[in-house]
Amino acid sequence: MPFTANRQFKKAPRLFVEAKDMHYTTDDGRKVLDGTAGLWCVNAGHRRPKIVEAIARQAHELDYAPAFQMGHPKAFELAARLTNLTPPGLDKVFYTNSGSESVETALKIAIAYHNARGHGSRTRLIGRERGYHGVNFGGISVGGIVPNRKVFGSLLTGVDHMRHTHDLARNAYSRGQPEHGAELADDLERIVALHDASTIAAVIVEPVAGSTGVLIPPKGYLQRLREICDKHGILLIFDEVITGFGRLGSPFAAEHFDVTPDMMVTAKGLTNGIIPMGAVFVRNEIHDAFMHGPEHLIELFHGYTYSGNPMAAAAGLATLETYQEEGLLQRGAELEDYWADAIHSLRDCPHVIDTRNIGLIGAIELEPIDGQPTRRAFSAFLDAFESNILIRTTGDIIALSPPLIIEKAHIDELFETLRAVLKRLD
Ligand code: PXG
Repeated sequence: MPFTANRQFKKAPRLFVEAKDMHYTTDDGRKVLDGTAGLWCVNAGHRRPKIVEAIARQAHELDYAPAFQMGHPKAFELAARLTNLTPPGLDKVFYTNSGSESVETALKIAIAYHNARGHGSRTRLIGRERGYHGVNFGGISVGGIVPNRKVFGSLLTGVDHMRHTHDLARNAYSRGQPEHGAELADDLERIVALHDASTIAAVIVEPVAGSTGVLIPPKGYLQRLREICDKHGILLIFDEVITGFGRLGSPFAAEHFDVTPDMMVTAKGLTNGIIPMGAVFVRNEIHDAFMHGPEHLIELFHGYTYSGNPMAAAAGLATLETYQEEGLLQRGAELEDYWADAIHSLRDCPHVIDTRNIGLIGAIELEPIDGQPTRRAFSAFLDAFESNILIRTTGDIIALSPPLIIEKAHIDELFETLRAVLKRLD
C-alpha cells in the first residue's frame, strides 16, 4: 500500500465502503466525518450527483479518444473553463493524470522553454527544503522530504534547494500568514550567486506547503520570490496541487496571495478526486516559444496516453459546475474565521506546540515523543478514526483540510472530537 504502515494496516485494516457529502461509511457501518477531503482532493464533498451523472453519461458516449494527434471537444471546453479561473496570461493547459505527472511536465517545459529560446544553459531546477512535489524522480529531486529521497539513489543532477520557511521560534500560533520570514526568499539570491542565473531554469514551490505539515508562507515571502525570479529571468512555478480549486478561499493560491507564477501545477480538486487528472497552466509566451518550425512537426515531445481523456474531462467539467453553482471556490474565505477560531481553540491541549491556519487548512503540531518521532501523531490518527473523524498526520503534525461544503456544525464536531483525542494522548 502507498505511504502506509503496511504491517500495521494488515493486522487491523481500516476500510471505507461508501461515501456521501461530508462522510465516509466504514465496512463495520460507522459514519466517519471527512476532515481531509480524502487526500486534499474531494473539495466538493463525496458522490456529488452532477459529477457522478457526467461520468456515467460520458462512459456511454465516448469512452476514450487517442490523446496524440487526435482530440475531443470536452478537453478543449474544460481548458477554456479552467483558464477563466486562472490568473490573466496563464491561458494554456497541458493535461496529465496526477500531481506527480504535472510536476514532471512543468519541470520539463521549463527547461525546454529556455532551450527553445536559445538559452540552453538554463537547466538547473531549484526547490525548497520540506517541499513536496510528488514521487517521480524530478519531483523528489526538487522536493525536500528526506525519507522520500534518501533511498532512491542520486536523483536528478543540477538541483538546489532554498531553505524552508517553518520557524516556530518566531511564528508559533500565527493566525493566517506568519509575520516573520520574508527575507528567507533571499536564499534564492545565494543560489544565484553560487551558480549564476544563466544556469537556472526554474524555481518550484508550494505556495502553502501541505504534505510536510502546513507551512504557511510568511507575509511578503512569495512577492519577494517573484521579484528575484523576474530580476534573473528564472521561471517561477507554483505547485498548486493542494492549494488549487478553492482550498484558500479563491480559485488558486496565486490569486489569494496576488502573485502570478509563470506556471501552475494542479491535480486533485480538478476532478474532485474522482477520476485521476492533473493540469499544468503555462503563460502564453511559454507556449508560444514552442510554436515555430514546420507545422507537421511535433512541438513538445511529451504527453501521456490518458492526457485529457474523455472521462476525466467530463468529471472536470461537472466538478467546475458544482464549484460554481455552490460558490465553493469562495467558501473557504467565508468560513475562515470560524475555522481559525476552532483550530486555535486547541492551543491549550496537551502536547500542542503550535496551531496554524489559512483558508480551509489547519495544522496542530505536537511535541514528538522522545526518541520516537511520528508515534504520537499516528496514535492520534488511530484514535480519531475510532472516534469517527478522519484526519491526516505527517511527522508529528495533524493536518486538516475538509471538503469545502463543510458546515459550522461539522467544524464543531471535528474539533470537539479532536480535543478529546488530544486529551487521551500519551
Ligand atoms: N504536489 C503537491 C503539492 C502535492 O501535495 C503532489 C504534487 C503529487 O500528487 P499525486 O497526485 O501524484 O499524488 C502532491 C500530492 C498528504 C498527501 O496528506 C498529500 C499529497 C498526496 C497524498 C497525501 O499530505 N499530495
